Amino acid sequence: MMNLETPNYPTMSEDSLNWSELDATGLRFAIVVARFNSMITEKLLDGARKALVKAEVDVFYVPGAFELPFAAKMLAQTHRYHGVIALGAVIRGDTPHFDYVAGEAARGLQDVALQTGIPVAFGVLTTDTLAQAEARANKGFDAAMTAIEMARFAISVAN
Ligand code: INI
Repeated sequence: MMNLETPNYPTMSEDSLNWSELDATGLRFAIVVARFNSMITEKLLDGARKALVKAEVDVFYVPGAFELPFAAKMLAQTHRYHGVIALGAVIRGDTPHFDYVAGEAARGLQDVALQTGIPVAFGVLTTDTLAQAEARANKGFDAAMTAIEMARFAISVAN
């Protein structure tokens, strides 16, 4: 029988009681926000802030999603933060840039986490259309919850 209490990653949302139990008290996070498609990325930031009301949060901006890994790495290397949350919106539209920007953002952000040992949450939407991005603009909350969980994981393994 399906256990409805089990956190369900693909559909986790702001309403999820399981995820709201994750406590960010005492944790510090850096959020890096891409300004490209800012009508979406500002919504992602709003959601991330809601998840992190109990945490200390510093917010930084970069031009686009392609720049997120560089900023995330600099922030992770300071060791001031328990985690970094990268927020961006890469929309295919009719730009040939899409695959390069989306691919490099994903690869680069994972590299930062693996190289530095600081969790990096991938809050980058990659969609075909603006409408799809708007429909997913609440995913900043999920990315922040993931960062909290991975920060707690890293702390528990280290201690
Ligand atoms: N940056 C984004 O964050 N989203 C996009 O959809 C996008 N597109 O489509 O081009 C985008 N391009 C800019 C890129 O991230 C860099 O800022 C730019 O190439 C300069 O390095």
